[in-house]
Amino acid sequence: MSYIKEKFKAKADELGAEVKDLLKNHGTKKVGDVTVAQAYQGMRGITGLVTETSLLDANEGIRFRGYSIPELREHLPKAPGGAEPLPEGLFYLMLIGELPTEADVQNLSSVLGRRSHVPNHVFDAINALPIHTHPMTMLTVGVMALQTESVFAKAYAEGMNKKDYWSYMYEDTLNLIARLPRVAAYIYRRKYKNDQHIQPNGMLDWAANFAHMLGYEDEGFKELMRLYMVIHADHEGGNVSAHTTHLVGSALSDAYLSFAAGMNGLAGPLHGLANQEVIKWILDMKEELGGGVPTKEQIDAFVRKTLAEGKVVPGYGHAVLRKTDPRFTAQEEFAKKHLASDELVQIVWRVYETVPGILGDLGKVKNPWPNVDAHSGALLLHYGLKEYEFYTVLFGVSRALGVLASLCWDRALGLSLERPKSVTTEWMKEFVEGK
Ligand code: AMX
Repeated sequence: MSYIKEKFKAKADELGAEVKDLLKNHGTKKVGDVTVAQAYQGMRGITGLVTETSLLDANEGIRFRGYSIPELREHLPKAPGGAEPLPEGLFYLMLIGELPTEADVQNLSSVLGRRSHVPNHVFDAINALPIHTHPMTMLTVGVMALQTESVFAKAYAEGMNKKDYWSYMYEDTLNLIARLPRVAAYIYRRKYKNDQHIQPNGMLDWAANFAHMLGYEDEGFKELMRLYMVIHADHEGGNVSAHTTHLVGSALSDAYLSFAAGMNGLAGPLHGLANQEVIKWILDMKEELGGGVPTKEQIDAFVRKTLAEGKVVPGYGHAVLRKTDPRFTAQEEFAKKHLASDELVQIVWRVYETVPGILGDLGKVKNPWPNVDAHSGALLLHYGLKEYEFYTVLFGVSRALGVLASLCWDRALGLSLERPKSVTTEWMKEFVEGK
């Protein structure tokens, strides 16, 4: 057993004992109440899930095992000569609960490199789809085709003991994270670069190798990918992609089945697809208003037109956050350092000066501030990645780190099949009438 796997097992045994105690001594203690509105309106604010990897504060934003995004950027190991954190380090942190050393991260990078082989039938499955297929559909098809490689599913079919679930889930997790960049890059090169594929470079870290396979050798883009893969990785457990992965995993579906399900949720425009919607919206605005950076008045008018057409302003608002998303701020800082004069970036910043006031005045939007998706497209476009339909795939590759680390914890802690109670409106009516 590798030392990281042994360490995970030791941590899981320790926490498992604490959870057992918690359940034995406090299992009947109430965490909260549920209102009629919450049942209809997306269960906002109901504490009904346990996710170890990260925790979201409405004002402060996400913390991964207690570390905020600025703290991660400071403390996680970097690539030689680089300034951004390596995503392998964040995965280690989410899995083990401790900051990794440089050696831990190097070890994980090479383990992922060694496990990255993707069998040909996965590429064949992707090739069977028409070229106009959305890249997120290609991604889930690719992940589903990879499911043939699940060691968890194989061991289950052979009658594995429930004590070993965590171990096979751990193996599936590392294998899937190792293979995802290859699958994603294959989709990109097939759809947009005439099927001219680029072989992996085993000397590079996980994110830099992904950039390389996509066809981007600029060191700035590699740094952006490292940051991007870190900030999109996890956002506690209730968001659609994390919750779906967890829910499907609770049926003892393997990592491939569970992650593919989560990716179908990420592909929705109110969740991960918002990053492509933002850049589409900005490019539409540019086209309508002509060249240059639009004035605040012009942006104001365009936002009001968007709202009048019954659409949301993409990249703004959040179900839980109530302040500017620190993932937006991290990207803003990256842009200030590396590409402050970029026109699209300046538009993103001017939109930021304009939109919160308008959404705030509507009175109904609970969070008028930008989320992670408001900034990412402008950065990617700067380095030449203009095919915005691909942006959610990048989000998905990153999201694998968090939701799969969580899936390992789910199986290690023996979490149950998820099955909340549902009722009909008839039942609700009778309930409120006190019948
Ligand atoms: N533009 C216009 N209206 C918005 C809005 C926005 N950006 N954000 C919220 N609203 C509206 C809602 O549509 C809702 O209107 P309704 O009562 O007429 O249906 C009202 O404000 C109240 O919504 P809320 O409680 O503030 O938000 P929510 O928790 O229901 O939804 C979210 C959250 C993210 C879906 C919503 O803010 C939104 O649609 N934003 C734009 C899409 C987006 O950026 N999504 C990405 C989120 C981050 C991510 O997952 N990647």
